[in-house]
Order: sequence, then C-alpha cells, then structure tokens
Amino acid sequence: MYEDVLKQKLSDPEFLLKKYWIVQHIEFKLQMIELELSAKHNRTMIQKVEHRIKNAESIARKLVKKGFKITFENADKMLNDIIGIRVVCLYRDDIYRIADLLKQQKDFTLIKEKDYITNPKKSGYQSLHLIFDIPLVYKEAEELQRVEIQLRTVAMDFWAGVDNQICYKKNPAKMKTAELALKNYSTEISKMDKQMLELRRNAEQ
Ligand code: 0O2
Repeated sequence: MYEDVLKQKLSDPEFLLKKYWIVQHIEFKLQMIELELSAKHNRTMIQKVEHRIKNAESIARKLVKKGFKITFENADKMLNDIIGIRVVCLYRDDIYRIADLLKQQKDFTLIKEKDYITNPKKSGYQSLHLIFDIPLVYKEAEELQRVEIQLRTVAMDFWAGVDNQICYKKNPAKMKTAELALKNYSTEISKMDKQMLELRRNAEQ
C-alpha cells in the first residue's frame, strides 16, 4: 500500500526529469575534470562513469532498514543516494584528485564524506563516498538535490560487483564462507592497488 504510493510518486515525470538533470550536470562536470586532469598528468583519469536512480523497492528496503516509514517524503529527506553516480579510475591517488576537484565546484555543497578506502567497511568494501547538495534552478525556483558520488579503482569496482552478487544484502547465515573469502580478497585488492600505483610512479620517474 505505502509502496504503491511511493512507486507512483517516484515515477512522476517531473521528479525523474529533475534527477536526470542533476545526473547530466554532474557528468558534464566530470568531463571537465577529466579534461583538466588528463592534460595535467598526460594520461586518462576516469575509466568509467555510471549512474542510477534508486528504484522504489530499494528505497523502501533502505527506509525500513533505517527505521523510517515508507513514504515519499522520508525517501526524499532521509536518503542520500536516490541519485547515485559511480566514478571508476585506475589508481588510488586519482580518486582523491577527482574528489578534490568535485569539492571545489562552487555549486556543490559537501554534506558528508565517507572514506571507505582508508577505513574499509567490515565486509571489506572500499570506495570514497561524497555526498553533495546541488542546486537545480528552474525559472525563479531553486531546489537542492542530494547526490551520492562513489569513487573507486577498477579493482575496488570488481570486488564490489562480486560482493553485490554474492553477499551484500543476502541472507547472512548462508554467507559466512563467501564473506570470509571476500574479506581476504579485499585485502589482496588493496595490496594490488598499492603495487599498481607504485608501478605507475616508477614509470613516471
Ligand atoms: P545500492 O543498491 O548500491 O544502492 P548514509 O545514509 O549515506 O550515511 P548508507 O547509504 O546507509 O549511509 O550506507 P553506506 O554504507 O555508506 O552505503 C552506501 C552505498 O555504498 C550502498 O548503497 C552500496 O551501493 C555501497 N555499499 C556499502 N557497503 C557495501 C558493501 O559491503 N558491499 C557492496 N557491494 N556495496 C556496499 P545501498 O543503498 O545499500 O545499495
């Protein structure tokens, strides 16, 4: 019942258009960032950019998990990641270069930063999460849109993709062996990311 109302409001064309407007705005900023950084460092920085607008089922699940009633108002106010953007690059240091330039954007207000690279989650998940408020201006009106940008290396992205299919949000009782293996692979991936970075730095000398 609640979910039907939520679904209906989330599929409203004006609601969706505003979300995609912001996605495009961020993607253009990322293209500018790529231009600036690739010119400066003489190599490609951003390997891949993905976006998704969170669907009604996922929103409802997250609201319940956070202890909120399943309403459109709660979804809009309480969740940071209805608009999600993922930026994937080759090296750990590039993540922070891109993040710094995102934080310098005059129209982006940083709400929260979660560095799961320096402090990986218990699962082994690694990424840098930046949560921004970004204004959307139409005629006289200005409204803020909340966005989560996840930045990670190709290796971290590979790990998160496998974890997503096998463990994340799955029945914990059945997951013990896979969880343990993934936790170990997360440490291996972190080592490999550091070795790849070293390789690049040596090649640059
Ligand atoms: P989906 O389906 O990817 O959208 P916040 O309210 O911002 O303080 P939040 O969003 O509750 O905190 O938590 P968190 O832990 O920062 O997670 C945000 C997102 O990171 C998740 O969104 C996932 O996309 C990703 N993530 C976090 N932990 C893991 C993990 O252990 N494994 C994988 N594969 N991804 C993870 P959603 O909404 O949970 O999922």
